[in-house]
Amino acid sequence: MGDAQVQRGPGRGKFVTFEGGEGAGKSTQIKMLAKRLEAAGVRNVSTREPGGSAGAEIMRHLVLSGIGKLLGADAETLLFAAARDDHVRNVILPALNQGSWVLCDRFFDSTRAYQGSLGKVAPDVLNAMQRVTIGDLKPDLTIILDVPVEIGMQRAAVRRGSDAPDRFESEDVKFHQGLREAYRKIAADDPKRCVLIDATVEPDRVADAVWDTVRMHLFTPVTVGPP
Ligand code: Z5A
Repeated sequence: MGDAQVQRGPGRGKFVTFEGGEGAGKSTQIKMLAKRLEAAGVRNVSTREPGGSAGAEIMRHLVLSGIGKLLGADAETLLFAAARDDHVRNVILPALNQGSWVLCDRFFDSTRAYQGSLGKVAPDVLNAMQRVTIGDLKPDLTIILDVPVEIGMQRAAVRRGSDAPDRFESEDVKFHQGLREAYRKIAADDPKRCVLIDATVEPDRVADAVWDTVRMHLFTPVTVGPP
């Protein structure tokens, strides 16, 4: 994040991240939440990782091509970290500091789940990269969409159509099962920040659960004083 500063206080926007395994429905839910926030008068920006800024989109192309896998788990983690550094500095922090909410499709929990739990990258390496790339920027709320692996993989395959699977879509069922467990552990370890939502039901019902969660965690209650 370089010299970029995390501002605190009432003028700062809220930072909401969406996490989950393949085909969990993150992009679908971010679009639906963005519309609801707009209707409620809350300015918001949607973004994604890897990517979200010009430099990070170049890194996205690299990591999803599979080159990171060839280099090994530590090096692949560095590629994600480089992308995050650019994204935080150029997109996330400026938006939050201008009072806009940021809805981000994946963030550092993806690194913890994919590279940490599954890639076996050591915690001290992950912590060091986290310190450099995001400093003390933490999501105000992380929504983890939970679906059984078979459902997620099937949804992703339908959406992909005849395109070739990318670096992570090519992993086997055991990998995706491990991923689901990693996310459940992340949710259990940080219950104040993370909320696990059942994403097997139809999109509108998932969106209602997301909206209830956002209102409960992030909307300041309006105190109505005595007349
Ligand atoms: N990665 C990493 O390893 N380390 C990191 O630090 C970071 C990322 C940041 C990025 O892939 C990959 O990078 C990701 C982790 C890794 N690996 N994978 N796989 P990506 O950005 O290309 O893809 P993704 O983030 O995994 O998204 P996704 O799983 O492909 O999709 P989604 O956003 O969760 O789902 P969707 O696009 O909203 O929905 C998928 C389909 O299901 C679509 O046709 C929908 O219409 C349908 N859908 C959605 N919701 C429902 C419900 N409720 N019912 C039925 N059908 C639904």
